[in-house]
Amino acid sequence: MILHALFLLVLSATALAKHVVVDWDVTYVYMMRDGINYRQSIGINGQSPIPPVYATRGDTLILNVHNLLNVTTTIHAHGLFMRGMSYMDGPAMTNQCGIPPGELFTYEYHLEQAGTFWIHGHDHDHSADGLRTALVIYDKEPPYKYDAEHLFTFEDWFVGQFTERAELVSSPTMPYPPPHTVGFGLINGYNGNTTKPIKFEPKKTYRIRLINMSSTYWYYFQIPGHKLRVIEVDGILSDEHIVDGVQLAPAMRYSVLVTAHKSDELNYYYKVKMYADFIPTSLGENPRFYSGLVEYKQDSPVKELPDVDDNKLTWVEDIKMTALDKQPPLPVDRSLYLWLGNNLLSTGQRLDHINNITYYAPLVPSLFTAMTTGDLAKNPEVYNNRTHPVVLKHNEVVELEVHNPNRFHHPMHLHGHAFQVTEYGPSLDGFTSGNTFSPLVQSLVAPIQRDVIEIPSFSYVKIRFRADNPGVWLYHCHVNVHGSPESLRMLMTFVEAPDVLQKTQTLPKKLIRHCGMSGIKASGNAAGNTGLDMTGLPSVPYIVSKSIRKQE
Ligand SMILES: [Cu+2]
Repeated sequence: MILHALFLLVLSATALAKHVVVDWDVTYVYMMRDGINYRQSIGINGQSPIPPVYATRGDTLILNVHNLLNVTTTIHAHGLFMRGMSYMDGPAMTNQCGIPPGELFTYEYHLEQAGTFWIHGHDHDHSADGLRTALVIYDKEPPYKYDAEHLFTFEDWFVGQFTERAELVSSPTMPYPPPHTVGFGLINGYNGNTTKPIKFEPKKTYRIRLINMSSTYWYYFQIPGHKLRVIEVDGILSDEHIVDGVQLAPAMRYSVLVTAHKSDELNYYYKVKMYADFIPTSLGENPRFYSGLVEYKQDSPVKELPDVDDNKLTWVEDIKMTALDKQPPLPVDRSLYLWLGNNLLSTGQRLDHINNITYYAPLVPSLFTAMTTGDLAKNPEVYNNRTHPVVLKHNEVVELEVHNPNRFHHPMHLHGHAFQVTEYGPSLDGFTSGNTFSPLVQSLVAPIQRDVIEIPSFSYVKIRFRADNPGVWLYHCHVNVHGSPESLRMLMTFVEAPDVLQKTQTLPKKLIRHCGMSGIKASGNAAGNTGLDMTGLPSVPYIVSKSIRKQE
């Protein structure tokens, strides 16, 4: 009888899980996204912005990507762990070869997580030119109760294509920091000044999902006159954390609960600020301000509230948050010390680095190297130093202590994992009076987990994760001009349990064929050879002068 009931339960759970099929013809679209400049964007099925994708935990999301661009492209589902399917993660020359023009590739995502994610291009920085949208995965039984949802996506939009900006910042003639062009803000896909009102009904509770899909800008969101209760950070549920406003570095997501007032006699505004600290502050351009109506009743007047200085408001502090699952800090097996910086290289360029290694792509995707080099896959040299490889043992707990002894903040993203945020502190290298840095704060009880963390300037952050997801995973800055292989190259590669990977995963034939079509070898070391023979791999620039750092 019990068995029978169990069988029925399993049957009904399977019956509920469905295949969500999304067809994307990735195309160039010419349009005026910001309401000001007519330019080429990358969209799907002739549309830009790309509509959000909705699914439920347990579903399989089938994303058919037909590349109709004239260069290769790939797709990354940001925040999904891709357990057992590292080859579905997307980054070009790490997890796959780019999908050649005219070709189709089907991404298959088994949705084991619920929360707020996004989908974006991970080749040629197509994300920054519009190939990005929200991915909302509902939970069948969400632990938090609410009456309805609102979704906000934030994007930045520039007059020129991303490649123009990347060339500008990495040009040998550029001083450091390089000049930047300013962007415009897009909210839910359109000019931030033309955003539609969101509706509130008295006493109801709303879950508001916030996603910063920008290539460059930070976003700040608040609804003056309402407290925001943060319950989700990057797809991980937290205990309620009450704030006035939420700040999102590029690639971050939050969900907040907001309970509407008892009366509908007044309407309110939500307020949005976009800002980037490495772009000079200028009136009306950086920061930019946007607002929209929180409409209780159409004819109600808007409650005018005085502007409050940001410093007087409370904002999200992830180190003070606790994870809803109450998982204590993982016991560390291995600590890695990383520092971020910018060096002058022999090409005359000033490029970013992690531990003095500036990332250059290999000739074979690193995952393919890990899958095809047998025992050598455990030797980091097989991936070549240019990819900044670190090989992790299966199930070891890794702590990253990431120092940012620089003027600018970097939002660092780890693929394949959510990591515990356990400590912030001052990184005094390069510190001069007048600069601000993080005080020492630790999370010792149930640290929040997330997949992007902002390393504040002149500060360090400690994060922990268990290497329980065999695969190859990038770790990079999510400001596109910093953290892409086509710009300042602040990336590194974690090769996780290659021995287990080889036994448990198989590369799809189509991906191997796509490499061949682009003249890329799908096996062997970083140069496409056997053993550690790197013949044929072009040399990378050498360091002419290192960024100032007292410990060196
Ligand atoms: Cu950065």
